[in-house]
Amino acid sequence: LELEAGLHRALEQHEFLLHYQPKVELERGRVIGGEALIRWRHPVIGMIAPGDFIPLAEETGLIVQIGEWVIETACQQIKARQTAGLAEVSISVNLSGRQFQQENLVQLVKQALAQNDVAAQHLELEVTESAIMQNPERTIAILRELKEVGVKLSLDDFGTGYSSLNYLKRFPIDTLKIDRSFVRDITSNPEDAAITNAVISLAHSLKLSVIAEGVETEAQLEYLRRNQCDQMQGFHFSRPLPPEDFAEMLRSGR
Ligand code: G
Ligand code: G
Ligand code: NA
Ligand code: MN
Repeated sequence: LELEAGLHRALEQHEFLLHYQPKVELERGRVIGGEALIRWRHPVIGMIAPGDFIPLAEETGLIVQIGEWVIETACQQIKARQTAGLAEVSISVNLSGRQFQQENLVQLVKQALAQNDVAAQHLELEVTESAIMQNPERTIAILRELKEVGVKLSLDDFGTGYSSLNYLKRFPIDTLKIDRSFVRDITSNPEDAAITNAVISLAHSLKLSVIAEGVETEAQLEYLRRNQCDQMQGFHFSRPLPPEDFAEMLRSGR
């Protein structure tokens, strides 16, 4: 109950912030985007990771308001970087299944883009298979509308949900994100390597791009590069960064 009251206060008192984890294209090693990841700067406890409050926010429905704040803030910060003349990258935002139950998700995405004068292609939305499968018909219909707005869509944590390939072909997505549980032992576990290669082939056959998350070592990076993975994200390249540090990374071009 205390945590729930805390979440309400956090929204009112502006205690949330976004960090950005760079996404790197494997061919040349350039930063081509970033994933926005929410943090809660609690006045007493200090920094709280999303894993410790997003589940409660989903249960209580507060994720709808928090998610609105995330989308608006991500768009404001995209605009701020463009105004500062930094390399244009696409920024992804995570959506919970619960946010597809709200009435006006498409409208609020459109509004956040318009109010900040941000082109839709610079915003990407990450959705998990599990979130889609909470209500597949409704969610797929909304994803189609979002696609029409022009935002990019990616399927997060791919391989850990329970949707069938029959559903996959109906998701109007641009990118598959290989879950980090497959990437972790990619160089030592033949099954994980086989699954990862199969996902890369599947993505490319469906004309989707593919990104591996949780890349922590040079050996994993080399494996993914050899096997034609398009992009990577992970501690090997960078942890999620405060906006200023992410901007600095774009400025210095590394
Ligand atoms: O940054 P960290 O590894 O602690 O993130 C943990 C989880 O929280 C991840 O699954 C991530 O997708 C989720 N998460 C981070 N930011 C957001 C957000 O803004 N909205 C939602 N719904 N989930 C988020
Ligand atoms: O669930 P989601 O795919 O949104 O996960 C994003 C989370 O993954 C973030 O909380 C981020 O901190 C974490 N993460 C990012 N890179 C790595 C990594 O290389 N290793 C591990 N273990 N976690 C990572
Ligand atoms: Na994500
Ligand atoms: Mn993921």
